[in-house]
Amino acid sequence: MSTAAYLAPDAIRALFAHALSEMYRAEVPQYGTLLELVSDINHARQAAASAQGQASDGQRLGVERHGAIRLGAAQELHTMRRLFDVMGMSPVGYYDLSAAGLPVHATAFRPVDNASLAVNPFRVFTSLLRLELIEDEALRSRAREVLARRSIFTPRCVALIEQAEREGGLNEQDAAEFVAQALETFRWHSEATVDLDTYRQLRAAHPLIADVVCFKGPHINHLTPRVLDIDEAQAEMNRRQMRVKASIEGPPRRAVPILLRQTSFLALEESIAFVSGNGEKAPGTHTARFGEIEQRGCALTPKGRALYDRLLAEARASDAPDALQAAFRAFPDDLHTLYRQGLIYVTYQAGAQARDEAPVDADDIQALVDGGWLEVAPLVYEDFLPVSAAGIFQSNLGTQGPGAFADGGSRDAFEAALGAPVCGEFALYEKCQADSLAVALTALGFRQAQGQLA
Ligand code: OOG
Ligand code: NI
Repeated sequence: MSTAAYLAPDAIRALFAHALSEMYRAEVPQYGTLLELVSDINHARQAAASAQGQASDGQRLGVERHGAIRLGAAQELHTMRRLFDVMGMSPVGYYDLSAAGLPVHATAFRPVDNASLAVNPFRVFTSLLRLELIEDEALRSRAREVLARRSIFTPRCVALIEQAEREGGLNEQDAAEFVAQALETFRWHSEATVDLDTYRQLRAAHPLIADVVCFKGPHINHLTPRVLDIDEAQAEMNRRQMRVKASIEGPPRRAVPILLRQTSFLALEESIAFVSGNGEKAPGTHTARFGEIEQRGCALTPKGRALYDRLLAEARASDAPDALQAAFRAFPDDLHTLYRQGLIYVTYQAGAQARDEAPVDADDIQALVDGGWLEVAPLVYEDFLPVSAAGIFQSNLGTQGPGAFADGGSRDAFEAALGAPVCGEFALYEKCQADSLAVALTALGFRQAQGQLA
């Protein structure tokens, strides 16, 4: 019998993110090095910011990271959605990676509201293999058959998911067990489920297919801490002689960072035992796990995102060495203009001005901002970028896109597998912005409903 004292989903997510990070640090020591260098840079930057009286996502930054997994079957994605739901993580966005020549589509599981994001913004980029894109029919059915034999969740994990759904939560003890059981799904296995020959054939079709099909579970393939200065992190990785990706994905360096900039160290070649039908083992290797660092900037409105996509396309069409910088000169780079032109989402805070001098009309947000009653700060981008994601995939798989698989994506099939629609990211940012405004107006003494001074 469980008691009514359920642990908050936010707390379960924090426990899980911590446990996963510890497991990955033990498995991939270079990840530990990344955590160290990121923490050093962040502490220096935060000290500098607070000396200037600026705020910087202090609390969440120390625990902030994202991971990525790749699933093989619709049923796996379906249960994964329910697993993440126990931790307060919802599927946000649909990413069609076929556009970049990769036989997968994806979503990001993450917390969605301001309070939950502040506790722990842990997110997992979760892709699903699209077996229908394998052309060779025999290979396709072999892959399907191999995947059908595995179950990536422990029976106890499934039982605890069902219990959480049935009873509305998990108490502390059950939550601890759930975290330990869920961790099993993300673990690395040094023994494959197939023989070396099958692995080689699948790898020839696409390295991603081999990575998904040939193992017992969807091993976490990277965990990414968030850094406040990615150029410095890139330089530091080079100083430490890590095998760093040549360029940083995303927008160029700017005064006001937007969206997401990412870099990684290249995947490790790891020893694997391949197992044939008669149980015989043959040694081989597999390359999947890597390390990544990211810097997050502000979330863009649809208008801002359209401008970003246009400028990025422009830069990619040019081979000038400074194409990215040149193209992005057309993107305003001060908070005031970005906000005025409706290019970014913001969070509102009650300003330092005395509330009794505020204009009586709480609907006139512009007047409240101009007068200093409300202050705006950029709202952090919580999602991913398909072009960057493709760059990260490719630099670690040794493949180049766009390639054979582009077919416009298959969102309906993805959502059918998921068993739910994915949330739209713009609506979520809209809501975060509106929620912060409501809190700020209340703090200023406005009663929300009437828009009147209290
Ligand atoms: C996921 C790559 C996407 C990111 O940060 O854009 C990603 C993968 O390699 O499975 O993690
Ligand atoms: Ni990543």
